[in-house]
Formats: sequence, C-alpha cells, structure tokens
Amino acid sequence: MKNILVIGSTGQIGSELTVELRKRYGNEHVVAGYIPGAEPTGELKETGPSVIADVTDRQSIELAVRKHKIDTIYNLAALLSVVAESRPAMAWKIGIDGLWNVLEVAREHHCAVFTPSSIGSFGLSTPHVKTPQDTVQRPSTMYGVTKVTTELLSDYYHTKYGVDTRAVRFPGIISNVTPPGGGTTDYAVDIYYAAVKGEQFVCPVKAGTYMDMMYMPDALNAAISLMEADPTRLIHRNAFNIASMSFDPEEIYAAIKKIRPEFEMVYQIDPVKQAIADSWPDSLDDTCARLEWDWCPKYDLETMTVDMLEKLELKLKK
Ligand code: AKB
Repeated sequence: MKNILVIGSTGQIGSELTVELRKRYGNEHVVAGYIPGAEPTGELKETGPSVIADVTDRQSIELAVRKHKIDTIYNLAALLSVVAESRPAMAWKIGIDGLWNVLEVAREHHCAVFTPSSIGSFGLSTPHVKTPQDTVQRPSTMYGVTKVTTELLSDYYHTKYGVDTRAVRFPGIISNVTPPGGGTTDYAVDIYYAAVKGEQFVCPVKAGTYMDMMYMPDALNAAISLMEADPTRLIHRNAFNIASMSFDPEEIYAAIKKIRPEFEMVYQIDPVKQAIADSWPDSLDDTCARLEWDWCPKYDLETMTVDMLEKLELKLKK
C-alpha cells in the first residue's frame, strides 16, 4: 500500500485530491500537508492525518516524509497565473525553489513525485489550436516560466537520478468545493456561483476567448491514473497534455442559460487576465495521454453544468 503526502492539501485541487486519494488508498495512508495558517478543516481534517509540509522549508518536507514513511508526493504548491504576475519572486520561490526541495527529498527517500504543469506553460508562439504534446513553450508570464521550469526540472530528476516524476498540464479546473484563487480561468467557476446566487455575472475575458477547462472529477482521475500508470508505457513524463472541453464565455453562458433562462452575463474586461488568456492555447491535443496511459475524461460542458448547478444549489442553501 502506498503512503502519500499531498503538499498544498487545503488548496482548490489539494482539498479534493486528498479526500479522493483517501477513498482509494485508505485514510491513514494519505497525509494532508499544509502550511501554518492554512490548517485543514472539516472533512479534510477529520478523515486522516495531517502534517506541516512547507515547500520553502525542506526540513518540514523531510520530517513529514520520514514520519509517515511516504513513498509518493503530490506537490500542488504554486501561485496561480494572475497572482504570480503581481508576486513573481514569490511565484519562483514556491514553484521552483520549493520544487527543488521536494525533488531533493524525493531523491533521498525514493519517493515518486507529481507536480502539475499547466496550459500556462505555453505562449503566443505556440500553435493555439489542438496544441501538440511536444511544441514551442515560450510563455510570457511568470506562472508560465515556473511551469516550463517545473517540467524541465522534473524530467531532469528522472533522467539524472531516476526519481519517478510524472505530471499533466492542467487546464482551468472547475469545482464546487474549494474555490480557486488568482487564476485566469477562475471566471469559469465564478460564473456558476453567480448563476446559483441569482446574480448578474461580470465576465473578465472577452467573448471568443477559448481556453481548455476540466471538471474536477476528471482532473483528480487524471493525476491518480497517471501516477498508477505502467512506467514501461510512458514515453513522456513531464508533462502530458490532457483535455476534456474548450469553450469561450458565450458557450458556458449559453450552457447555464439552458437550465437557468433568467441568468445574465455582461462583460468588463480585465486587461491582465485577457492578455494572459490570449497567450494560452485555445485547445490541447491530448493524444499522447490517451495512448500512453489511457486518459479518457467523462465530463463535457453540458454534463458538468448540470452537476455544478445541482451541487452548488445544495451547498449554497445550507
Ligand atoms: C490559472 O488560471 O492560473 C490556472 C491554470 C490554467 O493553470 N487555473
């Protein structure tokens, strides 16, 4: 049985990934790593062990790994794209110095490591439609710079030291549990909250701005399936394109309006978010993930919208 440490367990992806991993591997085998001031609460706290694991403090990771006999680390510590633009030094410190610490501990203690990359690892010079797995990666954002570096450093630790590093390039992740914070794709979560609260939604990116998005259950499945994949089938490692849907604000608005005809959206463009979104692909080609580890998403825009609205309705009623 694996012993897993989730670093960043209280964040948008971490909070749901930790609970899902506990369902699959047993509560005692999945440790929620957190930084002081962001302690786990609720289900996350109640269902299993937790420990301080701050990527900027190598000793805390090492102690957590030793104490819980960890063999697999999901490293989700990062600043998202918009925040990273306003705090580039912090983005580097967490994303890259932090990754270095995680990889060093993994090397010494023989742990497998998952550190996600993103659609943000691409830039304006990348082919934007059906972006290939192996292509130009010259991002113009600090977030993108840290994500390309994450991919390279993770591959380096695999080829040089044999550390079992694997990753996907996450699109915008949509969920109804923990809200994201500081991302360019956050609008695709916020729009559902506005619809359920009966509020008009103010969209920060223009009609016609396409980006890849994914519903959380598929994102969790992607991370776990890749870490479970047969290594002899993996030609790539850091990081795989994965895709399930690509839409612009008009399309998500129309999908919500089908269920809630009274819902209204207006535009007020945020120039920072728009510039970042314009530099990212419209859609990714995920053929390699499908071939090398049988990646196959379940949700599209319609099925996700039905589920999001139902779950948020229940959540916001409480
Ligand atoms: C962001 O918008 O910064 C993230 C991402 C696509 O990596 N959600």
